[in-house]
Amino acid sequence: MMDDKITNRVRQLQTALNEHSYYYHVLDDPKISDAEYDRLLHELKGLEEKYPQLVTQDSPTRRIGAPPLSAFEQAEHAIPMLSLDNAFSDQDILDFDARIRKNTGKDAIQYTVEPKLDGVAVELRYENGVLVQAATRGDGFVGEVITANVRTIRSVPLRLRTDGPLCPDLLEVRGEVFISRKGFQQLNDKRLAKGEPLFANPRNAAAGSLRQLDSAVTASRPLDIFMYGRGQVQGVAFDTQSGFLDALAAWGFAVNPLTQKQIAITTALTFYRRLMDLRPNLSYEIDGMVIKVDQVDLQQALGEKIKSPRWAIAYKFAAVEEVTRINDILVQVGRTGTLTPVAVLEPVKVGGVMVSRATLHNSDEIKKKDIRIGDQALVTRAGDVIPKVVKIMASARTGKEQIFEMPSHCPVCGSKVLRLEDEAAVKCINAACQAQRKERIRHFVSKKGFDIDGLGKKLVEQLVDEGLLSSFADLFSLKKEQLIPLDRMAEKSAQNLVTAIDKARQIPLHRFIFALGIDHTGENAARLLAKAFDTLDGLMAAEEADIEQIHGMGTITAKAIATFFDSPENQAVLQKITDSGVVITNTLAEQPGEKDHVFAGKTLVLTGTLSAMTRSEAKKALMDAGANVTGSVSSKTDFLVAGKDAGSKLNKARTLNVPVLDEDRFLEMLGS
Ligand code: D41
Repeated sequence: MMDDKITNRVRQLQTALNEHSYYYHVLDDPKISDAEYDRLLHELKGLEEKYPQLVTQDSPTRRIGAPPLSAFEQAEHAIPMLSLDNAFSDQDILDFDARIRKNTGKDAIQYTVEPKLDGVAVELRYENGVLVQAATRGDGFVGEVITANVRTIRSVPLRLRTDGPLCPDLLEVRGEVFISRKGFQQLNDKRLAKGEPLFANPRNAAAGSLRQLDSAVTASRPLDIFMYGRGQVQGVAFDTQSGFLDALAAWGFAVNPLTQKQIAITTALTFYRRLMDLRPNLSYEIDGMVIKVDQVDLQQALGEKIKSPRWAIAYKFAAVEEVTRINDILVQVGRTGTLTPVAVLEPVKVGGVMVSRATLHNSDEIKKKDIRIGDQALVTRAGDVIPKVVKIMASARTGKEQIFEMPSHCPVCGSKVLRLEDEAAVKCINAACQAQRKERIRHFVSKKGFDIDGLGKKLVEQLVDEGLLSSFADLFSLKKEQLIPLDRMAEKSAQNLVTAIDKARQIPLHRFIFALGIDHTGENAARLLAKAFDTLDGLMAAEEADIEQIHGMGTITAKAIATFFDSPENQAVLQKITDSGVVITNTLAEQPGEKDHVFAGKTLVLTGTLSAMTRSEAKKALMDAGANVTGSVSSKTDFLVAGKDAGSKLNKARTLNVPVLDEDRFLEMLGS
């Protein structure tokens, strides 16, 4: 028994669910809750089971539940999937442009550039607007048919949207399947828990996930896709690559939002640098930028070589990964007593910088990655952050590698270490430990604290080792005569240091609080305290409950602060500091009317590029206005300030309904 009503309901559910998939997975802008989506999908599944004749190829139920294959079929690409030539320098790119200008006889060429994703290239075939086949690139001529697996990718449209250009009879679209960094992390965490082998990187995880004979396995993997190229197309023509990408977006495909359309070659080079800056903050891995001649008639005139088109090139980022030997594992003791294992590496150049140390974070990390002394390790350096060991090269093991054990006693002061419950960190809790003392003093004199010129790591160590500096207060009674006899010190350098210390005697309250290095108390918290309590005495007199009441202050931080000022030892040091002529002023409380600033007490996140100021200038201005500035968008964020080319944070803010300020609006509010 079948009536029109049921047919209509099934068609309505199919359309609505595909539509909601698009809002959620392509636009990052869901219109209904996950629960509501599941409810609709459940209803559709029920109806399709009862009336199988209503199942269509593009029904959202087809994303899951295809029977497992025993092998992949092969499919020849109607038009070979070429690869890309690589460029490694600006000169290579300028040569590429010169070649193209010469071969086309044009003075200037317009390019469209896309980030180069490090994933798996695939081709999707749509007949009359419906996805009928997906295949891997294979050797470029013949690939494997992975249609059921690709259907599980939620950002792949099962049917083209109709608000785009007229639906072509045939459309082959090419793109890159990838897994986000976070998805990769979660996938490997799950595999670790189940004792399964880990994927080495997101690219391998994406490739492995696409190569499953059972698409239920693929469906459980967080695959995503960006489209960038065309194969065979009938029923529609494109004049430009940028126009093609616009059409793809209108048909419901995900196109990389960082794509730059119709730009000059010099602009492309500038964008390459910008992409390098953005790279560490992207939610997925990229390994360069692809530059394509925008005009299709010029592409055709240029033609192709055997393996790659003459009209496109990949400008790869320099490798920031190298393999080297872990010669030893040392343990460093930080300011708060945390023991951090550090790999001593056979020195190696990574992305142009010599690297001889890499942090191993903690003993759990070492266990998880099974890092041993003597291992060959893959080391990365992302931007200017501390080098990391990505993984060890298990196949290079000789059997002579040594397992590292975290020491039971502090390597510096010898006192027994403690592993706190629920924390990965092992701590030396001896406050008199020389290592902690050195780190505390370094923090005290650092740029954001007392900012004492010329008092670097080496000199702090020397002063502590010589017994001249055992607490913060000692710093202000140092005499030139005590310094002169030290190694690498002379009359002049000793005098300079004394002068620098003298100059630092006057300090704003928030910097003074930061300098103390109280647990969990960074710049933000220090500023909040300075604002709330006005003077050091006011702060010292505050109860934990008073501190906790400050907007933006966490309970753990409040507790740490109260505990710090409760300690008689700390009180004595503070007394000595103020007795030695340190003058603490509150520059934050002095600004009139500031408490009423629209951003006071608000939490903001900055993203993208501002034209009127740098991000750190904006941060400073906001903090002066009494705002908190954090790095990631959450439900606690009051505003997202979105400059040019804002990326994933903007999407997140929209998802969470966090108000977004563009630069003009931001400056207006900041000035008011
Ligand atoms: O993001 C990529 N990995 C990417 C790969 C991209 N953005 N554009 C590409 N364009 C092409 C041409 C110009 C040949 C259509 C590509 C690739 N090819 C490609 N990926 C793997 C092999 C070739």
